[in-house]
Amino acid sequence: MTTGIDNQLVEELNQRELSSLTRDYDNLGEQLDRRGIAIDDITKKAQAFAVAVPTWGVGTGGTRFARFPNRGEPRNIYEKLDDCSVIQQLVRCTPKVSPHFPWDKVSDPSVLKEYADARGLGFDAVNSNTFQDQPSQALSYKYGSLTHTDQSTRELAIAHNIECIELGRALGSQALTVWVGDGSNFPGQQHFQHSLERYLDSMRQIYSALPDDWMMFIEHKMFEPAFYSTVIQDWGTNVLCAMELGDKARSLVDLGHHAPNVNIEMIVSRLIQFKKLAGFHFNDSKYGDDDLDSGSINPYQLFLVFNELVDAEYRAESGFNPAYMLDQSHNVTDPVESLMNSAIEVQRAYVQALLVDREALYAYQENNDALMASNTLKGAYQTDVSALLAMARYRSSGAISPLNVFRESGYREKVADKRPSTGQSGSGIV
Ligand SMILES: [Mn+2]
Repeated sequence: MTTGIDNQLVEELNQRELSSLTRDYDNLGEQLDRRGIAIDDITKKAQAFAVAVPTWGVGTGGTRFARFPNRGEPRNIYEKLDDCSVIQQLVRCTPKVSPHFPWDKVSDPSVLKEYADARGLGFDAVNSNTFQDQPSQALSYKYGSLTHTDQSTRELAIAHNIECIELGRALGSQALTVWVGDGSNFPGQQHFQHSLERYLDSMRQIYSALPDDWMMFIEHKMFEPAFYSTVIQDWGTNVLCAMELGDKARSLVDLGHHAPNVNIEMIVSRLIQFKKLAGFHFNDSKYGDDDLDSGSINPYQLFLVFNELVDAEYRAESGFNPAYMLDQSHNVTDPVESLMNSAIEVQRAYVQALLVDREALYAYQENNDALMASNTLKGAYQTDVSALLAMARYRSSGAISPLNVFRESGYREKVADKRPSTGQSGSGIV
């Protein structure tokens, strides 16, 4: 590897913490043992857990007001992969990256694949972009893309999605995520049914271009950029479209794309039941689609989502294979630090959900013992699994304390010298 952090530094800093970590881990092991849980089994599951990093996440995000770029931002897909490889080197639960086209488009995808291979990274779902116009684009998406009233504009958006599939194939990806910003700002501006009919017609053409082993992930979002109506506005419209399109089409849950106070874990359960759960875009929010760091605002909600996922795993639900990805905007932090922290928070929610005594919970549910059912979930959620997560990283040759190693390494300062600011944004907010 030509970039990244010196493994010797990782090992040196790990050795400083290993004896205290071992004591904490053994102590947690004793606690779990009393609950009939073998800690090493859970640690192995933590080591096998993976959440993908979006390429746009390693650039500094912004708002519609301003963007305040960090030093040493990645300027192209290769530098983004360098940053993603550092995240994976230290946390060991982010082996795949999710590219976004045309932002990450290169003339020869095989070169890009080799570059990723050399850094131990694979490619997750590819994301299409028909929510903004590209320079020299012949037709505008101002009034919509896959749902535009103009057929030629729809065809342009369809062709872009099919090109994304082709690029993804060359990279070893197996899924296309489609999010459209199409919608309206005024009552009466758009015919609700006709725009959805046009969407389905466009999506059928993209669907027919999917290779046999590919999936299509449909992402809904309640509002923004359109502020009166959005064509794929909620999970109901999403799953109806996925059912219309066929088995390869599933519904993706971005945690920030719902109305406030919606019971997202219940939506997850419904999608699992009808074999329509594509996966997740993890982030957190306080008011809307805030794209804040996972677990930073409402970690209990994240846990409750994973409670449903682990329940499906426990019941060996057939066809259950959701894709996990972070989708955040890092406006005031170093994106590498935020992504490491967030990946660990998502992994933490998964591990805590593994600690739920499911048979006890089912019995409390059968007997309508609401308090004990709730306490069963709380007991798992309130278990501090930090030592287990650190041990999982250590056993996978990662860092016991990733943030500490990242800061000690001076990585950001080093890349800042090599990456003078271009003034352009390499990031997106989706
Ligand atoms: Mn998203």
